[in-house]
Amino acid sequence: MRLAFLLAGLLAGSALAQSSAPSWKGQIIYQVMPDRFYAAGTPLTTQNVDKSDLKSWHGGNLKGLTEKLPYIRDFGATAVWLTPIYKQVSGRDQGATGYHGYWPENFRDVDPHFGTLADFDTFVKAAKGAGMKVLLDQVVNHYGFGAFATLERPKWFNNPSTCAQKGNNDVYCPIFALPDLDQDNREVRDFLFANADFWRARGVDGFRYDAIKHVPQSFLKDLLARDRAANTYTLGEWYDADASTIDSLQRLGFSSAFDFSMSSAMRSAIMSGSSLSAVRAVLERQGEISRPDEVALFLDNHDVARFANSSPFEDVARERTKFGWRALMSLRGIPVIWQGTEIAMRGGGDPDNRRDMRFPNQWTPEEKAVFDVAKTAVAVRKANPALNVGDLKLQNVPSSIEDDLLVFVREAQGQRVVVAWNNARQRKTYSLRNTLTAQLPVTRDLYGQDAKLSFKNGFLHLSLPAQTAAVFKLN
Ligand SMILES: [Ca+2]
Repeated sequence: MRLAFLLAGLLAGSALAQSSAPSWKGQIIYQVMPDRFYAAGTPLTTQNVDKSDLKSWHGGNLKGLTEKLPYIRDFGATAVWLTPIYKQVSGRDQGATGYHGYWPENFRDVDPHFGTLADFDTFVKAAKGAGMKVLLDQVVNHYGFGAFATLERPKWFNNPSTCAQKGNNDVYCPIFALPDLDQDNREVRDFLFANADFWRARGVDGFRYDAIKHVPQSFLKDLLARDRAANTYTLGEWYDADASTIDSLQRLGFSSAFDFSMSSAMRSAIMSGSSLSAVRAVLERQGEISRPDEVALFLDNHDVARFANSSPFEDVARERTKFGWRALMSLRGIPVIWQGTEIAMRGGGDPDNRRDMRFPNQWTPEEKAVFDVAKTAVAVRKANPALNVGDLKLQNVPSSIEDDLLVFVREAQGQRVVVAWNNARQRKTYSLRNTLTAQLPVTRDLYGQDAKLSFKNGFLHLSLPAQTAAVFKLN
């Protein structure tokens, strides 16, 4: 009896460990950096606030984010990712402050610049009320510079002068000289597990785990098993991840990881005007990923230069950002949108990529035009299951035109669409031998552009405007 009970317990335990990671297939995530988004109410502190300095605090807060939720929802996003909101160390390092949230002093409190825990609870409640999910950034690798914990509990940290002896500098040595937590220490593991529980209990639906390349996989495996058991979605940030890295992270237990390889390929092909074969090469590797529907797609984020910045000309950058939006919304995976990309905001590397968000009453007509294209692309994706949750099958194109043309078919819930990206600098017509369907009258682009597709006598005929992506329904 006792043995049977024990066995039943063990079986339940192993079923828990093997439970699959929650899926956010079909979601559209909008990323905000609260300090750079919107300020509302009376600030609790103005220490180190200086809007003229990109390395200082700018005063955006949780009240402001809550106030702007209708903007995010009306744009079409279904989830909000907040960069960390922890109480930050108060010092500066190389002139910078902890406005970005990645320099924690206290993992279980909100920095007064952002507001209070009650403000966070209000935000979560408002997001849920608007039918949106909340994805919170979690730091598990380090504390901020000079955090009190380094004095109070020195045994929790890897020693910078001996870390190399542990055999994996990426994991055991500090990044940017930040106090590096030793996750092989039981107390540290329990502390980090409890941090996740703390925020989960406040209603958070998912975690974006920062800098996971720099923490032991044995720790991550246990952390993720707990998240899965609690049905918490997990998104891993492994800088420069490609298909094989994403697959190994999903096997470790993550729901998803960011596809840096697709982001780089889209930047070079679309924004810099190089060959589309870079994008094709990334898509050809999707078969390596266990769960390709979960891959996090992005044009840019707070750690890389703005997508629009890869062209020196603002008008060109805006037009190519429109292409980027239509292209991103045609891909398989979960789109993640960095605040401001919907108006083609510019900015180089950190911190120039973190300029203050600007809202509709501050936009130029040209920015509004980018926004309209982005919003339409998001709406079209959401309205068409083939785009939102479908599989993706690349179609062959002759090598003579593969720099300029990418074609794939997506299908879900009985709907089938053809997606075509044209990277040529002028309007083009293409005729491809193809057996997708026998006959089809002329079909127009779902994004509303002057683009056409037809089938006749075993050929697919496409007429596409310059530098854009178009989507055509086959049924
Ligand atoms: Ca580390």
